[in-house]
Amino acid sequence: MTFEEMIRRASETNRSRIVLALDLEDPDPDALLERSSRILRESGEYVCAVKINRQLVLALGLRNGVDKLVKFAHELALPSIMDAKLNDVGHTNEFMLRSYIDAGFDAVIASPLVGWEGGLDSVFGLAKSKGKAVILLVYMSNPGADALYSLRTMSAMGKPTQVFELLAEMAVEWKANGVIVGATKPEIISRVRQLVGREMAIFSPGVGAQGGDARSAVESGSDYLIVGRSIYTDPIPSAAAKRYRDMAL
Ligand code: BMP
Repeated sequence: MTFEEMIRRASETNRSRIVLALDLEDPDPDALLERSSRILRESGEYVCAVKINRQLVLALGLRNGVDKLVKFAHELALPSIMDAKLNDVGHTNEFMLRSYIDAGFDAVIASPLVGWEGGLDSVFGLAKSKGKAVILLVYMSNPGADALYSLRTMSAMGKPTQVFELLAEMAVEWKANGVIVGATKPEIISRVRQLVGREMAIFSPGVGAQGGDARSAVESGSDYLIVGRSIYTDPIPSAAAKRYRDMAL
């Protein structure tokens, strides 16, 4: 099953648009794996995917660490996204992606700022050959993101445009499987939706802890909301996951 089929199916079954960002920290790797697994087990029925970031990869490693969580997510019928933000030259990107695929991931996040040739060409090539998905950063959720992503520039055709609009067009041209636009920027979500069309999935992080509003992100065109701290720091993470699930129905 492709990533797109897996997330759509999990989203329908659990009636959820929530991607759980498991960014827990703990100096003890065993305790970290245990806590991460527990949150995933308890919240699994309220989410449609799990996203893993460097907090777990650096602390647990991929083999015999993060791969166990990916396997557990699959047992819960949830796809897993590696938030690698791939942004290097081709051979390094390709090495990283191969390692994540070997650990069982279904999708990877990459930055289009590195460009196609000798940048993301190898990422898309490897991902497609292995049936994996690539999700591109189009507009980040943090306040400082405006400086670059909103920059006014010219398209190759000499038309005035903004950097994020070019990135959204690249995502279409490169046949990305999804784009990331911060939930903190509902008006940007609407504009990206116009540019990428109905079929491309929009993932929006920044709900809750970063101030983004679940409802307005969905109303602006987001398909999936990425939520981390507002779920896993809650005294009852499953209740928080259910709350965000219900907010974004
Ligand atoms: P939180 O809900 O705790 O703010 O976490 C958001 C998650 O989404 C983090 O894993 C972060 O790396 C990721 N993210 C983000 O916050 N903004 C972006 O623009 C892109 C991201 O991947």
